Amino acid sequence: NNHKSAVVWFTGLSGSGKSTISVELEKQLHTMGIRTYRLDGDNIRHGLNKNLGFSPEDRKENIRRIGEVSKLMVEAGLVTLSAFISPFRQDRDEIRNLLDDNEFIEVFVDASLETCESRDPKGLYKKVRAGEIKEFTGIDAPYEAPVTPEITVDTNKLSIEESVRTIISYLKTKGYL
Ligand code: GGZ
Repeated sequence: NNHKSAVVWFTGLSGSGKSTISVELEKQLHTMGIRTYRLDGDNIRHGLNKNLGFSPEDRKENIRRIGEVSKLMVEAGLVTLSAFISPFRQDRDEIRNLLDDNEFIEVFVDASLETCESRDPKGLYKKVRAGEIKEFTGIDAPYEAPVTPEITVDTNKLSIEESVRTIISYLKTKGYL
């Protein structure tokens, strides 16, 4: 189908809903005949970036490499969905600068720490509170929220479906779809 390729870049805390929303968004795009590729921790941190941990330096390098891969995917003509905490504003801005104008669509998946911790889908917050994980984003490692993201979805309030609808209508309004 006819579309303009771009990266939809999801940023937010662990448990904010980045992966879930990107999976549902991808399903919707497929029903519209749009070719996509989804990047997340499961296919990146176990492969390309398996030598990286969660120190500030490693997170920076994680995001830098993902930015480069995202650029390749966009060059291949795909709508690329990248879902990583990406806690540092500067690292995200560098990817924006790496890409051509309008190829970087930053989606702030906004959920309070309380919301994320109450969801705790992988039991990680529980481990953090038990002292088993250090340097956890939002607890004892920083998260820098975007200042002017293209899209914010407040998942404290919105359902997954509502968040996906918000993103699809942005993509339609701006002529990506
Ligand atoms: C944050 C961590 C940590 C620490 C393991 N801090 O909810 P999840 O499990 O599936 O998503 C989190 C994922 C974060 O990886 P990213 O590549 O997105 O992070 S970054 O962009 O900051 O490089 C979480 C899990 O890995 N995880 N330890 N200390 N999240």
